[in-house]
Amino acid sequence: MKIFLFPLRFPLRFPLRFFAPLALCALAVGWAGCGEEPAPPPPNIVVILADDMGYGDAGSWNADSKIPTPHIDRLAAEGMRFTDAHSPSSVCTPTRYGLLTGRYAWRTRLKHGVLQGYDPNLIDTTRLTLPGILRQAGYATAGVGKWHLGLGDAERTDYSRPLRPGPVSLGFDTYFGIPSSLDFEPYVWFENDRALALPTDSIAASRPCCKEDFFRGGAIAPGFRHIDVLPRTFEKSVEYVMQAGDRPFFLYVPLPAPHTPWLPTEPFLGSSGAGTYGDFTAQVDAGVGDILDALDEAGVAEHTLVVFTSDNGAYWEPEDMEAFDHRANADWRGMKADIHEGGHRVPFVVRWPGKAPAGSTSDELISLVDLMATFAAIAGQALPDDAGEDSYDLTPALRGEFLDGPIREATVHHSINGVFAIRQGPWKLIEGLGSGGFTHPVFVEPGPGEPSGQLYHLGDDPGETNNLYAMHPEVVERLSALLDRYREQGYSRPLAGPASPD
Ligand SMILES: [Ca+2]
Repeated sequence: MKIFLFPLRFPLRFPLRFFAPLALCALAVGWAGCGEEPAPPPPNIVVILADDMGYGDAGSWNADSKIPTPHIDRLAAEGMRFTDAHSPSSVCTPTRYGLLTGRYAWRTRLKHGVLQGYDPNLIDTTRLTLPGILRQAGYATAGVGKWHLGLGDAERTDYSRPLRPGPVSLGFDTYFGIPSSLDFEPYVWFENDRALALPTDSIAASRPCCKEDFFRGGAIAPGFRHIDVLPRTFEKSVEYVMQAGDRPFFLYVPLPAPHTPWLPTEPFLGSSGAGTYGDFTAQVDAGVGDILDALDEAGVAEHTLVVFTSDNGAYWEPEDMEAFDHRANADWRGMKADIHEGGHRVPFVVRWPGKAPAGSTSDELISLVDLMATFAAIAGQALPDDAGEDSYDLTPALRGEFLDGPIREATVHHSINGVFAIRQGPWKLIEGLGSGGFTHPVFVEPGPGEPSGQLYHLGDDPGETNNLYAMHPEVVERLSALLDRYREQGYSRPLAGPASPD
């Protein structure tokens, strides 16, 4: 068959991405077989990550919630809601690491706790990240909000110097946000690799009495106001959506809320029945609505996958429940920072028009580390063995396909104090006694002859009240061995392995 050759100048008038597949097709099968429509471009992807929002805050997961969340509920009505989704850690930094790399953060130098505002970058710059793999697929990549993964490579970040390595060294084309939580100094905005203003002023710590407006004293940039951070994060996100061009885009929006300090702006004061926490969470919901409106207005909603989730459970104590009759972590045991479900079981919803069935619910056991493999698959990118080592592709669940078994072999949880748990099917094994987090007692030494860990059957006992460790030594042994293997081998998903010799 004769192969048609273009004059040299012809392809220059056409984008290479359209020409190249046609040319390859012509070479392979001849021109006659090349009439098919090219595959549609992959969808835009927006990930909104709330900070310390609990499983029981949005009405879709808790009909008794005292907080109005019409926009998150709209996402649930138009998408797929998950009931067994988990943050890989029960605190901020390690969850963000896991989301952006598809790898558990306890494999890094960070074995417990979180980074602070002057800590260096945590993500190895040679590592392929979620924005990195999407950029390889032709996406524009942007982040807006709370970074909290360290900046620079000095022992103490110097905000007068370029903030590298940082988000723009790790796959983001652009980034606008704050370095860490809204309760850690320095209080500054940065854009890409520069502080917008240096933290040359100082601010006293908040009132010692009150959890609700807690922040640490320290350096602050002139004009920086804590209360502006949440609204500005949404404004910049909306701005990005409205100016996005023809390329598919990935927009990562890690919010600073409803983490302390709880600082709802005036229109939201009194808008919930759960105090300033509830009002701040209502403001989070309204901002989600602003982003959804922007997608509608820009005419891209039908071609955009939206995820809304949270980085860990709510910091909501028994006295808060008592005061407001609101269960921010629903009926799950414990709270933020704990190894129990209240620490890491999070709201998670995906709206993927035409793919994820609208108004559906999935009880698939998933982790936020799975976004890497999932979005790589959606963008048509193969995940190399040295990236996303703990990440599973969730697209079969998102498409509502029949599954004859769980997608993940097992899932690892981690508390602020570095306590591990592993979950497989209904079984959850916790290494050690106590919460490992904020709930007392944190650590418990086993008495003579007592079990050294906790084993719960979440199917029969979702509240983790009945420790079956001593009753089921065979389950303890199996899950312990699996957790040890995951720790030792450096990955927990199936790898492709070396290419076959042929
Ligand atoms: Ca958090």
